[in-house]
Amino acid sequence: MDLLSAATLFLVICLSCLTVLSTWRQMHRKSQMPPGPTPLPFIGNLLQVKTSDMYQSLLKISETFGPVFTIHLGPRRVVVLCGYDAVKEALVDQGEEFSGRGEQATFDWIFQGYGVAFSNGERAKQLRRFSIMTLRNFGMGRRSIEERILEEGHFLLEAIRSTKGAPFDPTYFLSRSVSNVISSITFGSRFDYEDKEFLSLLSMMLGSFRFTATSWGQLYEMFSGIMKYMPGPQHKAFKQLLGLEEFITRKVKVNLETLDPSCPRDYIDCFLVKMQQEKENPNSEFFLKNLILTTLNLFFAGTETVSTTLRYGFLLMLKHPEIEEKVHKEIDQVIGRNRIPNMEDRAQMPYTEAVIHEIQRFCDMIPMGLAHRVIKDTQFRGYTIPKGTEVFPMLGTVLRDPKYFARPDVFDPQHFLDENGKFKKSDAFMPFSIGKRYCFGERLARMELFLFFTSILQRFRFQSPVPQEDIDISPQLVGFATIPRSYQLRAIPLL
Ligand code: D3G
Repeated sequence: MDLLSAATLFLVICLSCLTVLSTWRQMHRKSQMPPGPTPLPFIGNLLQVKTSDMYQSLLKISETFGPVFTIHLGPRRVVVLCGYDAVKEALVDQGEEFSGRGEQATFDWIFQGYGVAFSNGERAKQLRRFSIMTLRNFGMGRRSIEERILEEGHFLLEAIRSTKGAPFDPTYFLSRSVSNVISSITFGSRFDYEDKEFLSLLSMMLGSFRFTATSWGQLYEMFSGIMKYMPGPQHKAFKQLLGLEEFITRKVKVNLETLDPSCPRDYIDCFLVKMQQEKENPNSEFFLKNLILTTLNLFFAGTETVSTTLRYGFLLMLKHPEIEEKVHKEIDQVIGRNRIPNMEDRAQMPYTEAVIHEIQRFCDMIPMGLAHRVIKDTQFRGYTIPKGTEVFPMLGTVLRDPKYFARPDVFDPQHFLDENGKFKKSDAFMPFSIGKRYCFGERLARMELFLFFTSILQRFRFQSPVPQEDIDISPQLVGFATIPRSYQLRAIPLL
């Protein structure tokens, strides 16, 4: 045997050994992961799920494999957590290990790991800290957040009054008002309700949010790697996200040209000042791309989630006029008709508080949560989850955990009331998620829900143009988001 042949033989033997070793190690690691259906190469467990109802598909699989299991969504290996106990143990008790962010393929197309919501590590930490502090400062500044909401509520009531009791689709009525609250924080001003650019921004948010709930949107979650290069409705969502980014880029330019560092007007100004302060720091996360994409996070999340929740809530009131009636009664007793509601009223309004909680529980805005990721090899319930593995905290299974809610699938404010009619908290109420990555807009969102909801019901009662029994409160789409069916309502002024 000549030297070349010997060397080749040696190399082949070495490579074979390495392959066997690495396969064995991979299998061994896999055996320590939570159990789950056997995946096929590349498509993973595609044959075991329905992209039109990923949430239910995963729930079904948990019936076989238990509340903690492993699934392969195409090439993505994901650990799925179902029910209060599993989600709380992971996101709270082992919060640090589970604090990484997983993918949201549609949004990642534009965010690419930048911005506060879809980033990881030091970037997420710095941007989150800064955003929380800045939002808080705006709350305490010259104009409190409560004042901003109430001012916008006034415009909303006027807009509803102008419908003169005729049926209308409430989608844009609600999204314009909700969006104006976050706009006044991020951009320093509200939009006029007839502003064409504003309406186009709202339609871009509605459209891309809706896409993530569609069957195609969920298929894209599995195969974004190739689907981003193939034709299909994902490109419409990309175009909408791009339109939003371009708008914010223009806003940032204007702010930069007119900046007075001693007098920041909005979130963008605060970020620009921070960029200046940190310009010597090579590790700073305060640069233009993070500014634009964090502002897009706040603007988008601050618009779409609250306005969809209110829209779903009003549909639930049409379906349950007896519940709406009790809210009217409580408003009359506690606030009356002669002054506008404020946040101090909430403590005196257990029934309304229970109704709003039940709306959030029932409408289950983000049923599979935002994907997390373990940031190191993690021991969890006797399994080993390798560093970098994605984790789905199934918030919908917590909001409907039968151990915490007597009739999980029924809309019933009693879920949040005790036998004396006092408000009753529930640990399993986590529409904003929990742990290190919980939604830091929670306080703002809950203020908006309370103030918009009570302001409207103080002035109007709702009437459905279709018979009550024909109102379908089941969602139209369930994917990343839950989207209610479209409907019309009449708003009748109260005397
Ligand atoms: C969507 C797009 C950009 N940034 C955030 C979101 C989003 C939707 C729902 C949530 O974030 C959860 N707060």
